[in-house]
Amino acid sequence: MFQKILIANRGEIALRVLRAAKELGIKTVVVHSTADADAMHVRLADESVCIGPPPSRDSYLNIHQIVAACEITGADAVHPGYGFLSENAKFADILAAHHITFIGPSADHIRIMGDKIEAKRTAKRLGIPCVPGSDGAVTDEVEAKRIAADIGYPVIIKATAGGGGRGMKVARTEDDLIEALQTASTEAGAAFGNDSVYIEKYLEKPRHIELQVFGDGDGKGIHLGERDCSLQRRHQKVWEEAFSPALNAEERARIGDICAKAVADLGYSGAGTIEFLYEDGEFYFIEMNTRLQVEHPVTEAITGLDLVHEQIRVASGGGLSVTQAEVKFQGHAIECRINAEDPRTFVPSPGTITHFHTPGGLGIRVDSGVYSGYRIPPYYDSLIGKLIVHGRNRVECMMRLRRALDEFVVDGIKTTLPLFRDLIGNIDIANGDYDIHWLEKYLAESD
Ligand code: MV4
Repeated sequence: MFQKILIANRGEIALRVLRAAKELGIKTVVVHSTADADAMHVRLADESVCIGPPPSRDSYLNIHQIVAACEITGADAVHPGYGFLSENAKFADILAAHHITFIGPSADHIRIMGDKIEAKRTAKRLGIPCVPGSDGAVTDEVEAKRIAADIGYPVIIKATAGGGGRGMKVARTEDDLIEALQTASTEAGAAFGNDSVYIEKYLEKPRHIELQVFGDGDGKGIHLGERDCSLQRRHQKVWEEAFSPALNAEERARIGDICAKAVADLGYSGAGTIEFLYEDGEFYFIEMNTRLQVEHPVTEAITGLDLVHEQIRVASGGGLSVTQAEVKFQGHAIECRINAEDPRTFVPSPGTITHFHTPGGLGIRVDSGVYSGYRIPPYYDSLIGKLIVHGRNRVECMMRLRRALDEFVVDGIKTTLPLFRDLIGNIDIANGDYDIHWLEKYLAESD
């Protein structure tokens, strides 16, 4: 087991990892920027190292400073959290060269999944159902027209280096296709320094359903059920739940088996998320994330497993604590992301939190790094906390969520709490009847 873990992150996820390390009796080091000297993760860690000025590229993304912080403090492992360096293969390689364990999958697996064409090829080879489309990058216009005619319009052009919705263009007819191809490619070149694009059948009204998976790096793989993350705005998830209200037990078992087997065959190590679009009873692979995700607590709620414990176990060579047969699913969980943003326009609202009171009681979990009197710096993402609610079934979960939202107080700044108080009373949300476009339509209509 590790002696000392360095946490290369901030905010609620830094605390989340800190808690897991403490429970396992592992010493903790956090790094922080000058803007985060008063942050909770700095207060709670055994040691802290200031690694640079506020901008992320000079601090939380500064690989050399983080490696230096490991050497100074004698940390033998790094947990990257999510975002920042969590899916940076070069970072994983550099840590390995310094004999420091990256708590995450191998650099090779990170690299494969970071290239969306490589990821899709790999998924297909592993027997994961994919969206029909080009078999690799498309450059030639004639080839593009042939493929699009073959799979049928509408089609979507995606950047090979993309992800999270950047660099996508929809073409509804052959007339749109060439322009979409050129715009997508130019935008991808500018955004990612890689203008390679590929074509897929465009699904009109899918849900976003993702499978939490774990590998032990030695040929064992398990799945921990799905999360429905269809409620998004501009590719930012807002509300996540497990299980998905859309799946039946047979569909759940089928896709779970496929994913667990794929992770095993890949020799994958640690936590991963296999993302699908789901429409008319079919799953279509889109991407795989090779990190712990923001919404992991809903999976923890329904499985009772501590996913960070599992990550640390696997990274230290201790394997997974459970077999697939030992994973038992219980009840329903919903996560609401509390952002320091206007609840309608989502414009960031940094500033000082004058009063912070979190709800409690059975089935309630709040993961947050803020406190009364905390000043939110303007440099980072606006997630200030997550409310995770668990109940024996979806109805109980929703009743509890409504009550928890009533109790939650965040004064001094704007937050997304009022949006959730609206959503909880909506009939479509009550019925679990929503797709990936639902939230944006709802926001546009309630203007
Ligand atoms: C799609 C799609 C429809 N058809 N692919 C957006 C983020 C990126 N991870 C994949 N995305 C999409 N890919 C095909 N073939 C629609 C989206 C999409 C979306 C996906 C998940 C959640 C929200 C979304 C919002 C708009 C578009």
